[in-house]
Amino acid sequence: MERTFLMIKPDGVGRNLIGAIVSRIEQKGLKIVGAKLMTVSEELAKTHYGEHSERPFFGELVDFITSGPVFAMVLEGENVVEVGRTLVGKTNPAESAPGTIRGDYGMTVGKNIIHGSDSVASAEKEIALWFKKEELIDYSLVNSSWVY
Ligand code: ABT
Ligand code: MG
Repeated sequence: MERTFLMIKPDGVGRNLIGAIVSRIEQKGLKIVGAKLMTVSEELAKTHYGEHSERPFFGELVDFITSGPVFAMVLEGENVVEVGRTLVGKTNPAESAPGTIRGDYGMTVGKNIIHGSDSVASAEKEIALWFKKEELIDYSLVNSSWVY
């Protein structure tokens, strides 16, 4: 079964949106196999956003993501990387459709509420970066036969 990494950013946590966002994930039928509230070190932020290190917004991005706690999650499900990105919406919340997390809660690219892995390869890298193996839990959902 595929896995992906989602992270509610400091703006989402600061606006009390953890519960609303987690509800959407559960209602969709995705399984949460890891979750934690945590602060992000500068080193972790720079590694996570390494592909943007040469971009002009890199400094602001690192400052933002380290500015308050984030809520990190690993989700499991069929095609979950793509499904996760669909739930999250487009990078720019102004262009994200209503019904998506960014479309419903966000206004600016720089503070766009939540992160979702953009490919299976990124998901594998990000899960290994953010979670220890023992923090990921193997269990069955009661109603999983209705989901798949
Ligand atoms: P993430 O899920 O945060 O990776 O966003 P997404 O994959 O949708 O978009 P990318 B392109 O990876 O953007 C990473 C972060 O950089 C911010 N950004 C991006 C800017 O501030 N200005 C820009 O012009 C672009 C392209 C948005 C993303 N995060 N935040 N916060
Ligand atoms: Mg990205």
